[in-house]
Amino acid sequence: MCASPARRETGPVAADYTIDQNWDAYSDEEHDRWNRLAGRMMSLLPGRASQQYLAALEALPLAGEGVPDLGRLSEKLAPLTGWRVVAVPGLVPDAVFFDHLANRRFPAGAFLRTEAEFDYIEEPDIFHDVFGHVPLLANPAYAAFMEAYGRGGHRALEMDALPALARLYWYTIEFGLIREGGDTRIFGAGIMSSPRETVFALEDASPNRIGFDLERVMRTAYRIDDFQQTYFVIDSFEALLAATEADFGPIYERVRAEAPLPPETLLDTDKVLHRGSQAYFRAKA
Ligand code: HBI
Ligand code: FE
Repeated sequence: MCASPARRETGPVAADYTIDQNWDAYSDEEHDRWNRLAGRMMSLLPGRASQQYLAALEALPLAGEGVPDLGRLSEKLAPLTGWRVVAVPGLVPDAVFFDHLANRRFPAGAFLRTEAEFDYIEEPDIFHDVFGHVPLLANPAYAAFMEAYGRGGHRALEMDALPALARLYWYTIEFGLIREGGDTRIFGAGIMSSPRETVFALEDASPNRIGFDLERVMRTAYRIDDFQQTYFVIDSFEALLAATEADFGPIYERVRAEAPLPPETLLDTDKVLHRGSQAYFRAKA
């Protein structure tokens, strides 16, 4: 199974790690694979995904038209919130990543997973980055939060506090849940691009579901190789954005002074929406 041309050769990589997406190089097979990946998610997301995510997905050309052309996608997105999507070869250095976000440029890996990686891929590919992360950049509060995250990233690097900030990213941007209309919905990109975790995160009795609290999230370790043992639930994107107005300095100092909380921890100060059985993880142990 050969990787897509975009993954095989990227052409010149600029100082900010951007490349030409080379949209013409995607094969029919890759356009078809994108449509199957997107179609599978669209059979699960109505009723489970944030309404704001679904509304944004409608407004952008993403679901059934093959691998998106990032230039065309940016022309649609920029008028809404000023965000553009730029092609990169894959994961880029933290400082480069933060600089893009602070300037409302979302760096998307240009390669599409192979058929063998259909159900799981280690490194974010264009499906995870664009189908998972991009739609909510059309939401003004979320768009402002992502820019604030980029600005905060630079400061966290200076203060050597990246692990704490990475937990905020992980438990919101990647695996966050949100209260909408009396229900709990998904918004994190890591869930949004995963059919099994879409169901697990909302409906399985195993994981904890806890009301979002910035410092609690920054204290909590996470797993990168399996479903989450705890999901945090925000009240709104506006509330998430408001949380970033706090001075993270003192929080970083307190978080740095203690060992991180294990992912399955429940504290009596937590706003517990669901006390997980952790059955999924016990069965795997
Ligand atoms: N680079 N392209 C890309 N995408 C990411 O999500 C990404 C990255 N570099 C660093 C990074 N994420 C994380 O380490 C930071 O959020 C902490
Ligand atoms: Fe991601």
